[in-house]
Amino acid sequence: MSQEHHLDALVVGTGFAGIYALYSLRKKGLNTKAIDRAGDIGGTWYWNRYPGALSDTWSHLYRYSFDRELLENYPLSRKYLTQPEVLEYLRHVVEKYDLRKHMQFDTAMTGAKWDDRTRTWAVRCKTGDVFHVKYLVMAVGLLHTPNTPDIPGIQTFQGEAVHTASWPVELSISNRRVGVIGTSSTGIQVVTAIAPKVKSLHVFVRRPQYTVPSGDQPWTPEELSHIRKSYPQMWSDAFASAIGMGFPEPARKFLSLSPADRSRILEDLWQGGSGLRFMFGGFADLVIDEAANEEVCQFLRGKIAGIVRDPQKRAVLTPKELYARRPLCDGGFYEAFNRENVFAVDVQKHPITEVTRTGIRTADGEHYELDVIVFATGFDAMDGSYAGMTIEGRGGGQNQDLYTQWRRDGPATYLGMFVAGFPNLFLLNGPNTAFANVPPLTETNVDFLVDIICRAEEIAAGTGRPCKIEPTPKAQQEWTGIARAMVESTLFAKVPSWIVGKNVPGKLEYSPLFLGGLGRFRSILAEEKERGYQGFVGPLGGAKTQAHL
Ligand code: NA7
Repeated sequence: MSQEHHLDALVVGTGFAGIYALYSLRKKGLNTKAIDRAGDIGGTWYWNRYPGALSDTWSHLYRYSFDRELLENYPLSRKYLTQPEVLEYLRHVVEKYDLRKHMQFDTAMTGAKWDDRTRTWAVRCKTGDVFHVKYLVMAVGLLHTPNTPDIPGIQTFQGEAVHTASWPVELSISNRRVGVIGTSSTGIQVVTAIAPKVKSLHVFVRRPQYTVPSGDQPWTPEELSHIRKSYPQMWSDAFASAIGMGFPEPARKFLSLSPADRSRILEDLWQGGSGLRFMFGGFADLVIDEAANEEVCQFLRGKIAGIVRDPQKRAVLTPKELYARRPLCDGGFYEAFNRENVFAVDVQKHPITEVTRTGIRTADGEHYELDVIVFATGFDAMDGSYAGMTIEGRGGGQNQDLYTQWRRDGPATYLGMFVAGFPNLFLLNGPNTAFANVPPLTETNVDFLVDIICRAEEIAAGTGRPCKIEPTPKAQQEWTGIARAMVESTLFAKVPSWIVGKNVPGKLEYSPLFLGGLGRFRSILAEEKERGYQGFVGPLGGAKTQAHL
């Protein structure tokens, strides 16, 4: 039943970020509730239920760090967590802290409007519910809105067409003719998982990527005991590191070593597993030095040549581009193409021209008969997560709608969390946040947010008026400029992908991530707090104009 609700804070989303935000704000005594458009908690891990879905971050650091008891006692079995395991973990956290009673599901936010007189947000939902809150916390995820290419004829397909981010649990692929479009993080997981089960599998490959072995295996009892004992140190190392994934990030430069040493280290990295470790755990400059990167590409192309036996499939799967996208790892992707029922279709050479009633046609006239088409085609990332919501800040009107502004000018934020003109609106892991392991990044965001809200509450108690938390336009412009410029100094800028804002046709091409590292990001946040929130207007920070007092 729809209602008017009056709360201190509303959290939108109940994934990793939403759960921790709800927990943290309630702990500070703020009357807070969380809503989710889904039927249950989990966010990314609720929606992405496709076969083979796995977190490719090591399992012992793909969790919250704030609860030592949870770290030590929640079971860990393998190096990586499957989607059901991540969901189970999040459910456990929610039960442990009795948070479910503060959550409302099947409740999609459609818009929010700031009232500058009462200094509150009115948040509207599809259910008819309206939440009147001082603080609006968006925890909608980095990868939320599916990107489905607009291929002619898609509506006419008489089989089943699914995007991996909304996989129907009842969908059976056993012994059916399946086509998968996309061979990035998601595509390689689906392909590897379903290859032995389907009748035939056509994989439509546009720009193939490099993937290395995941090295997934059970933790040994010795490893587990070491992990449990070393957690405090491991977390402090992860929080101080660039990407927070739990492996050392050496400062050595690739070309400073002898060719023999370079090959030996690359081989060790390949054997040890993990795409993130392969890219960031061996050398400091693989995504900066083009000559180093090209040598690594040759190493990886050699590995592909050693695994994929069929020359046609090998040619389609071998990348020509630099190794400069979100790194991938797999549990037997290239090996899957040695099966007789798995085919590689080169849609760079012959693009998909249409989906027919019974399959997919490519530009060379070939028609592939299919029962199921799987779109593993990724997401309208970061700012794309805000599509379908009208968020109106100070001043109101069309010009003030956040998503419209972002689509016109590119997503601008301060510290990936705050937006000028939108007081008391907080984005967790929003555009221009740091590129890093999501749970520690999330804790970093939420902890900063809780501190600034507590400060605002103190000010409000003193003045008798709710306090606005809003960045200065200058601080926002500078931060956004830093994030956008940073990518240009890396090879990521040379290879289109979602992490540099180049994967959705027609979208403005702005890097939506700060590539300066988690440790640096945390230092910047700590400094902001120490300086007394100088990047903010009003009593919180520097510019004390009458309008903000
Ligand atoms: P990604 O990494 O954005 O990859 C999308 C894939 O879909 C990629 O292989 C694309 O090929 C392919 N794609 C997209 N549109 C088309 C069309 N029209 N035709 C053919 N192929 C297409 O999404 P993922 O879901 O795999 O991963 C997203 C993140 O989730 C990942 O980085 C992890 O953080 C978890 P392209 O390479 O553009 O030629």
